[in-house]
Amino acid sequence: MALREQSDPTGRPSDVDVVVVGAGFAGMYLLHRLRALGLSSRVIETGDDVGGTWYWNRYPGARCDIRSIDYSYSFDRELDETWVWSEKYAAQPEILRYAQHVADRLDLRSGIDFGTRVESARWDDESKRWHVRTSTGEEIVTRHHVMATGCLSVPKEIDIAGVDRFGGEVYLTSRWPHEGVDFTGKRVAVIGTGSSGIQSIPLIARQAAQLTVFQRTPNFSVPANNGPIPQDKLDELARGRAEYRLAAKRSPGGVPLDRPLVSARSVSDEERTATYERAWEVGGIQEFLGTYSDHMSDPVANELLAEFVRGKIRATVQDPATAELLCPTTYPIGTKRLCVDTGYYETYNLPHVRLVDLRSRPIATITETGVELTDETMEFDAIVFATGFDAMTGAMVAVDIAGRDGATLQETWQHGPMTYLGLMAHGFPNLFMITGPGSPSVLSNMMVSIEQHVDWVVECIDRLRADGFDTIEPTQEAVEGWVRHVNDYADLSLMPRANSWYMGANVPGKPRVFLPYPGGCDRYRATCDEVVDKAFVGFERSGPAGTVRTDGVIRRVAPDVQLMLEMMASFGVPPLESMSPVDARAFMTAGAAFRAPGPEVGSVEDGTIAGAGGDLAYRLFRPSSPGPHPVIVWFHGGGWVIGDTVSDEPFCRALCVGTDAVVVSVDYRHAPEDRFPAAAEDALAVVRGFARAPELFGGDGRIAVAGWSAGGNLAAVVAQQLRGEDSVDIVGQLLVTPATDPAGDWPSMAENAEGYVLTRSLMDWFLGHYVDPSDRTDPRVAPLRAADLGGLPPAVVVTCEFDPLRDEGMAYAKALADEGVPTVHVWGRGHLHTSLLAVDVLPSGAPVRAEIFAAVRHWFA
Ligand code: FAD
Ligand code: N01
Repeated sequence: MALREQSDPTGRPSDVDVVVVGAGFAGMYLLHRLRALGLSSRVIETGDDVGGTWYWNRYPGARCDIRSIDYSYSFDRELDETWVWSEKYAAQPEILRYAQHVADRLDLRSGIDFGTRVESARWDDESKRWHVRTSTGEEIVTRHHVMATGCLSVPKEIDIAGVDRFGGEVYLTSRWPHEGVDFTGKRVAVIGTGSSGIQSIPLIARQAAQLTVFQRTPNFSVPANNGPIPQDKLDELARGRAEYRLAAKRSPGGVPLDRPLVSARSVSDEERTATYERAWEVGGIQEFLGTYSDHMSDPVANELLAEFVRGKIRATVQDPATAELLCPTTYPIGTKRLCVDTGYYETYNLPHVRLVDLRSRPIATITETGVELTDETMEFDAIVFATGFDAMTGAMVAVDIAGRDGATLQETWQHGPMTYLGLMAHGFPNLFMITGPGSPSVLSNMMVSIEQHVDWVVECIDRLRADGFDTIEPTQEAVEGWVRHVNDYADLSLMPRANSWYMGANVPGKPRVFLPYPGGCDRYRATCDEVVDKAFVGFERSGPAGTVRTDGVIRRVAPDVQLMLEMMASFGVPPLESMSPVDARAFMTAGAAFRAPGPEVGSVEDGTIAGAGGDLAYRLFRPSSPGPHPVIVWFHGGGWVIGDTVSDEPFCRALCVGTDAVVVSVDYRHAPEDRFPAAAEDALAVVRGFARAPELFGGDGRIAVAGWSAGGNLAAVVAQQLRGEDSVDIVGQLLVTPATDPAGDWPSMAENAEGYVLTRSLMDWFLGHYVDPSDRTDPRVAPLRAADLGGLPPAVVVTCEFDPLRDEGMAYAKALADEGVPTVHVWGRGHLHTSLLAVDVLPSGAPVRAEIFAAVRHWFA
């Protein structure tokens, strides 16, 4: 399609480098940055002025819930230093004035078409341009199209019967009349008790003759304790504004607060309550939820905080029945956005304010004169709907956006939004989103997130031009990887447990998907920067300079595993191979004292059993169910050099509980004191020993072998050695990240030998102690090299994505299956050689372990 030189009636060009939709804080900053780079642009805004959220949400009591000094632009130093907020949490008129002041200062309005809606955008693959149609009928042609349409800008459709029947005054908090509303002397209904309802109810109550609040789900709210900006904050800013802003950018939530490290369950009740009381006095969402590290991940810790707030509600609201109705009980605190209020709970002590619980008394219909419940009819002069937004995706899919091949965003996202970094979508070249789904956005101080996204997008466009490209688009693989990563993060938290707008659950029919990225602004920013540094990994860029596609998926390690790696790195743990074997064993034993113990089992017994060279210790874990049980003989990991009967205890306990089998963790002689084949001979001897008299150990005669790493190697070796031995019938072999071919040159050895705990130098240290190079192809060291794998017992082979031993484990699983051995391969996506053993520490391992245990139970079924 040929490009046209056009201009609209206002004289603005109709062929530009960038179209921006929306003139809230995001669109405003975009315009400023695009101008500075000399890029031509059109900014289209439905409203009649700048400010977005703060232009539309003019209901009484509307104010920010992030402190104003944090909820401000940081890009303009002089603006930052000269604008003075009057309150800790500024009210809507002041925030709107701030937006207008910025617009004046930077002459932004001259670049914005107000009162105009973008209705559609179509990508033309030939001209590599978007064709954007507006409500004025104009078509604008643009190279890049940026949706700065806001996460909370499209009101949710009101899904209440009879809503159009009401003859009185009707108000929507998010579309409040500019001239304000006087409720004096009126009978008013407010439907909805989210942040908008909770902020407006106390002020509407001041005017109304009667106020009836219709509540479907109560929300948790903390007091704003609003007032002048606290002096300590002003001092902090005065000490170094640049440092303060930088700290916000590097923080998890976009305000200069560190991640909490202390667990709510680790402190005394008195200490915890005192901490909660202090946070209650200070107010603030992040300050309150962030008092302890585990509020958003541990249901027990979360309940401690929730109950504290319920206590405050009960202490404030005089009528006990009303207080109970206001206490949320059906979801963890923080999984719906925590509200920040001024006098909300106190409002219910006023004689003319009434709370109606819609759970027990739903609205049958709205009538011409009021609201009809199933058991009561009420008359009102005005109804206020504080019913929320079609959040995060609503404004995006409200525009008819068709990308390459005509596929629409609406169709592409029908099962949930699919983005790369919340910035772009596959199939939609040069379409950018600001604070899109899959970015921290609404979980953060939005100002910080907006600035970061705008900077990334503008710099990306600039870089494209400089590098001779004119299009950029993420690969499908990168998008799927990112969506998986966001879900992995969400699944580690309690967030998915609530029917929240974060989950899309407030809009009937909307897919239930966790929408924002929960990993924090700091990690997210680092990820975006890393994508650029790694030659735009996950993107394809093309233009006169050719086509460059950098395949790959960013952030494949499971988020909790990654945190563990970072924590280990911060401890500066010396490498095991730098120690003597004796010291390394002592070091591991000392470390075991700090780990989670694993689940309760029926009983634990210690004993000894004859090995090939003398007695060996074992520890036996018995299920709580009545026996006898099958017996699983477990060989610990540790490279044949370190480890003992208790070194894998949490996993053994979990295996015992998960399979309802006796698990016996047995020792074997270690190298370098006893080199190969001592360990293999011991393993064989003890399995024969257990098989000879299973009843002594509570066994029912069925015996399986199992082990992790070097122990997995021994289990595989024993299974081979006992094949055909009539007196010992092994019913299964569980090989968790086993060594099966230490002499092999497997790709995973190169890929994963650094940075994932089991390193090349550690493996060399283990092998060097255990076995001579000339023996490393012996099937008792390398079971994969055995001449015949047929007739072996059923196998469960577990391999992990970031394990150097991954490929030899997978090869063993395949070789067994090829030989007709019933084999289940369990895949630890995002996991390391060691991480599945971290029971009760790394939640992402739990579903993998559940799969392992289910496969093992199958042997005993
Ligand atoms: P918006 O401000 O929503 O602006 C988007 C603009 O795009 C709107 O003006 C809209 O009219 C326009 N638009 C949308 N579609 C089209 C179209 N098709 N054509 C033309 N124009 C279009 N966040 C915080 O971090 N802290 C807070 O304290 C906080 N308080 C909030 C209080 C309320 C009442 C609400 C609703 C949200 C709050 N938020 C808060 C979130 C808030 O939305 C963001 O902080 C921020 O203002 C968003 O800016 P934005 O420019 O991305 O989007
Ligand atoms: O919307 P919401 P909001 N019948 O979705 C109820 C930001 N914000 O506008 O929970 C009866 O939270 C609904 O009930 P339920 C902030 O991020 C910030 O209040 O679905 N009731 C709920 O009670 C916030 O989270 C501030 O059962 C119905 C309410 O309406 C986000 O914007 C202020 C119903 C909607 O609550 C959205 O807040 C304002 C029905 N059919 C907004 N449908 C600050 O303080 C919905 N509800 C900074």
